[in-house]
Amino acid sequence: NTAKTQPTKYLTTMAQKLGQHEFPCSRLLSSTASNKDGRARMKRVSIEGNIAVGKSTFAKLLTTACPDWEVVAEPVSKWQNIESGTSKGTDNSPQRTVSNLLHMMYQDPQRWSYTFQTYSCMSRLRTQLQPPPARLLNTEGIPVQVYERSIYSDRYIFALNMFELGCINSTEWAVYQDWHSLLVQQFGHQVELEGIIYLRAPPQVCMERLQKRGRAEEKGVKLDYLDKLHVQHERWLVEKSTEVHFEKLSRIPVLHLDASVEFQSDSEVREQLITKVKNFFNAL
Ligand code: UDP
Ligand code: D5M
Ligand code: MG
Repeated sequence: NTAKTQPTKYLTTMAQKLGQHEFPCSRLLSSTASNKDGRARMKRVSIEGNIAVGKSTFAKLLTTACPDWEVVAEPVSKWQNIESGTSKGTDNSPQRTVSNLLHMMYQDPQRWSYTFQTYSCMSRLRTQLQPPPARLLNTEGIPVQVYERSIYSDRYIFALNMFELGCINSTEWAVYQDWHSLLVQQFGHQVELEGIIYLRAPPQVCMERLQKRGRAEEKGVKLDYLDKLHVQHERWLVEKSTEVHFEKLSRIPVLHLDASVEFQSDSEVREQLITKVKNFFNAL
């Protein structure tokens, strides 16, 4: 009955209960190579979670465990290196200037948050729209793409948080939401998610990992900011109280993984998490 009345809850619970048994990656078998519209069949999931919770680390572990899966990383280096040809050099030829939008956003959020959101969402979408590598399409089963974050966390975690903090004003927020909805309507089906993996850890753990990683732009990030992002994740993915504007997104199965335990260096914990992910995929 729960399956009929609350399909998302049912799938999520079922996937979590399946944690005991391991299916190999190749269990994602498909009988048809493409969808009705001719596009290659693909399962896409995103890994969501607070800054430095361990998404990139976990994504790498997944590809080691399942070489047939492709990880689409967050285009952070694009945000750190925006090329523009603004000034003239001594020989009158245009000089290329490189700006670091991630740094600018953390230095002056009031000025740069909206600009950052336009670029982070656009560059993420462009990266995720790239055709998958041929080896992925030649696999026996349904190919799997794992996105590090999504155009949904751009909006329902970061942009929303910036708006609530007053770093994006109400006009910018209205404009943002308008073009974001248009992008999702036009391109959303090409990057549509089947599920979300939520790596969950207390903000204090994320703070320790952030400091360990030592990314220069994030030096000034305070625990309070990670607290706020944590609350946004909980509202969106656990309490489901965030108002979302896309029907399928509100029904998407979410796998909650406890990332507060050290999984990078502990092989047992790592294996347990990977098994849960494989089982989640197979239940999708
Ligand atoms: N890390 C760790 N233990 C873990 C997972 C991650 O010490 O179990 C470290 C990792 O080596 C890195 C930092 O935490 O220095 C942040 O991880 P990552 O860049 O994967 O986080 P993301 O921002 O992508 O979520
Ligand atoms: O995320 C990479 C870095 O980029 C981290 O400092 C958070 C920031 N980030 C990512 N997406 C956004 C959006 N949409 N707005 C603001 N800041 C963002 P990491 O979690 O370290 O992989
Ligand atoms: Mg990362």
